[in-house]
Amino acid sequence: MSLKEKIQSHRAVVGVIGLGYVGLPLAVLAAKKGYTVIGLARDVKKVKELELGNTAIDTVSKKDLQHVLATQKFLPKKLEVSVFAALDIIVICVPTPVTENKKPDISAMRSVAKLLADARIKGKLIINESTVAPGTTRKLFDFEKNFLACSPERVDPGNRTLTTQTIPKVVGGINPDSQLLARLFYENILDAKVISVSSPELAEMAKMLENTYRAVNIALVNEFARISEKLHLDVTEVISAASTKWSFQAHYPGIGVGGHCIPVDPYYILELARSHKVPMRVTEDALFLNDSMPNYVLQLFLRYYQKGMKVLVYGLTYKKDVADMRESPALAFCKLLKQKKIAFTVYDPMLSEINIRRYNLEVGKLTPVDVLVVATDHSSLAKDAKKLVTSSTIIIDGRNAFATKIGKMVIGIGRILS
Ligand code: SAJ
Repeated sequence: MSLKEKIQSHRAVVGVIGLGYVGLPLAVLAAKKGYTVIGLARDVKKVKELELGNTAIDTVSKKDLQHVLATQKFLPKKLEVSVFAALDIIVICVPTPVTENKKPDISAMRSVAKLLADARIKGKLIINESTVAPGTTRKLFDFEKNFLACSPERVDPGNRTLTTQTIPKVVGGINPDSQLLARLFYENILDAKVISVSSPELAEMAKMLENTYRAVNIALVNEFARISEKLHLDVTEVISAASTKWSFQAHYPGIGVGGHCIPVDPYYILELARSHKVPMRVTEDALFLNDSMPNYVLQLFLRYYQKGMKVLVYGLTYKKDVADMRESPALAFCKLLKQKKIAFTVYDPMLSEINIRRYNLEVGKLTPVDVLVVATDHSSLAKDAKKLVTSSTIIIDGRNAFATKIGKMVIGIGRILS
């Protein structure tokens, strides 16, 4: 049976390398659609937890996971060379972070490429979903006598409506056969549109643009928030007025830009541009400005803080209703407070107390405070604020979460409610 027939009949055996926010939902989805999926991870503990039906990935339901395990459609295994022979399709979903000094780190990709090279695979379809600079997929994974495509992940952690199954998928193969096979695979597991593009490089570049677009537009509103403050204009009212224009896509100012995508991915195209001596000042300045937002909020805080005040930082994770800490601006803000030797506690309903302590932070309680800093606008904020805020509490609202004044006054990003 040809690979095409195996894919069409759902007899193809799929290997998903990397079982995090991207890989696990994809693996469980493909298994639910009838493929036999080998979930591959380096971390044996994670493999064992998955075998028991346990995961912290909130976009995978325990029920789905247990079902695909019980039907043996999803088999978690340790990532090693010997597993590849039995696979027909290999989907790569490993992290591609940046280093401390914002350099792309594709070490996880490189080690997968080495394993695949050592396995001397033939006739397989390799699909890279990890976010990389244009040219990386072909450079690392173009093994002779195999098929290869790039289809960048578009997971939005915590989003229960836009899911792996429903988000349109861009697919770029190195040749027509690779394109056809990769497209066929996604058409058999997704409800969403599958968009063919002319090459893996095109797909990689589209991903760079879509996430850099978001970083730059967030930086733009952060910049407008700063000047709005000086002009005593409420930037949230400015944004809602501008949103009445058909071509304006609203973004919102805040304490910073976190997550594994938006503050990270643009550095991949920046690095490539530098190697080609092509300046990308708009992107560079936008990333710098977003990175400066925790300090901007600190300066707002210092204007109102007095020694001895009881301070609580609400929220530590990188965005609303998500437990993920990667590149969290809230954590960056807490580190700045600690550098100033200001006493404070932290409360985040998405994190256990142990998890908060892991960052050498003191766990806060929902009792009245003198200064409340909103660093992450979790849905439970309004309810919890009732226990934190008194008539004399000053709120530093790092996410413009409060639409109306509470406490003594609300100092937002580009807005003051007093
Ligand atoms: N943020 C702002 N202002 C905004 C939007 C976001 O400050 O207007 C901050 C958030 O608080 C967070 C960071 O930026 O700290 C990133 O927020 P995000 O909503 O972009 O969330 P992510 O990182 O989960 O981004 C994902 C991305 N998905 C992928 O890269 C596959 C991104 O492409 C999506 O555009 C984004 O979800 C989305 O649209 O929600």
